Amino acid sequence: MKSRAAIALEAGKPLSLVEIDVEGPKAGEVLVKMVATSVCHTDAYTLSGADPEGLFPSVLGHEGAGIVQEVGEGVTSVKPGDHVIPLYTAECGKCKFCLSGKTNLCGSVRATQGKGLMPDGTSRFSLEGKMLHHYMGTSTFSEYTVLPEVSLAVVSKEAPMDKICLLGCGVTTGIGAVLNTAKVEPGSTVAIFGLGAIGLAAIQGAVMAKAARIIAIDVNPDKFTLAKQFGATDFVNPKEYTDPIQQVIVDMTDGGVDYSFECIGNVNVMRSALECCHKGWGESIVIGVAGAGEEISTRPFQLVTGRVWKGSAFGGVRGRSELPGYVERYMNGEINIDDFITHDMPFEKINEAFDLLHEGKSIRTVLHY
Ligand code: NAD
Ligand code: AHE
Ligand code: ZN
Repeated sequence: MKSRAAIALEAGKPLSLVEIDVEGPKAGEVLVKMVATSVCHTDAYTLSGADPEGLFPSVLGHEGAGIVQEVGEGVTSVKPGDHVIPLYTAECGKCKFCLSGKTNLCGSVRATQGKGLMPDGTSRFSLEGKMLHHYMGTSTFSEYTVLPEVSLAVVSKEAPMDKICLLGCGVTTGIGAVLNTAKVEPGSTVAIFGLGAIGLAAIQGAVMAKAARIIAIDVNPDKFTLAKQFGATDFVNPKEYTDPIQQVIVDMTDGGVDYSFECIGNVNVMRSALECCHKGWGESIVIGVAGAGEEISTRPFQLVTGRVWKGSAFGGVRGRSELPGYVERYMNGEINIDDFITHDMPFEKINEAFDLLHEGKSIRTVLHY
């Protein structure tokens, strides 16, 4: 079938709006018609060429919501008409990772997903006969996309898809990193570096966890308004200080924070986020994604003296079993998604959504198919 799509032909160039060919679902696969998608910084990162797994040409996009059109042989857990959120972190329930009970990472489709292919090693996308790669197992920048069954969360039909699409990454990642990965306790002091959708969602998670003090840090002071609205208590612009930012935070907090979250993808800030943690117990969670070849460093003494460095993917959330509950919590007012959506646009304006993100003018732009 034909499908409207925005494809990444080469690194560093805007997406090309074209009509691509999409093959029907094979065994264990599902054809989904996307209703809404948004742009996460990770899409921009991969398009920039910094992602070691980045492949071109490809159909990017991983934050979306849509409706199942057709299922392949053997698919039993979803059916045509189901409303779904694509998952870049699958949940098969059977692999070593899923059975461990220790992680939301799933091994079932990750190897082929990283090669831009479906689990059988082939692609369902092409343009004028030339193969296009899938991306993160989701490829939400095509109106029709094909995913493994294990990469779909079935959610309530009552929920507005142009809002809950943000649960496909940004909102879930930030909230989950606080509640699942860090397990922030009531009364904690928390520092959040980077106030895009991930950082704001981490603020939301910290409020849910009843943190007493939430320090919001960004080099773009325009981000402080929403951070305050979401519940941050202190605001720090590193550009206003000559001291290293970790020293500034340590001085503000009588020795450091209980938890910090890096929501930028900057390895120098990752170090600051670790080093602003309190001696003996402070934990720093890396959420931001850094470019190919970049590495983190600190004095091992920082760890010897009790600080803990952790990472979080999709907020530690198991998508198929837990995301329907996030949708319910949005529906009953426990989770705020609406305030992340600074812009709404028709899908065809997707390159404007990337520009707004790069310029620091948007949190999330929802694109409507
Ligand atoms: P974004 O671009 O909307 O937000 C990043 C924020 O960081 C911006 O407000 C920017 O002004 C700020 N910033 C940049 N440099 C800074 C610095 N030196 N000090 C302080 N603030 C600085 O991005 P986003 O969509 O919120 O994504 C944030 C990061 O999280 C990206 O690296 C993205 O790839 C990653 N991410 C990871 C996961 C995961 O599961 N681990 C999921 C989603 C996104
Ligand atoms: N491809 C990159 C890694 C990218 C990365 O870390 N992705 C995050 C999700 S970002 C969503 O916006 C993630 O969940 N990673 C776990 C996984 O299995 O990919 C690289 O460096 O190779
Ligand atoms: Zn994302």
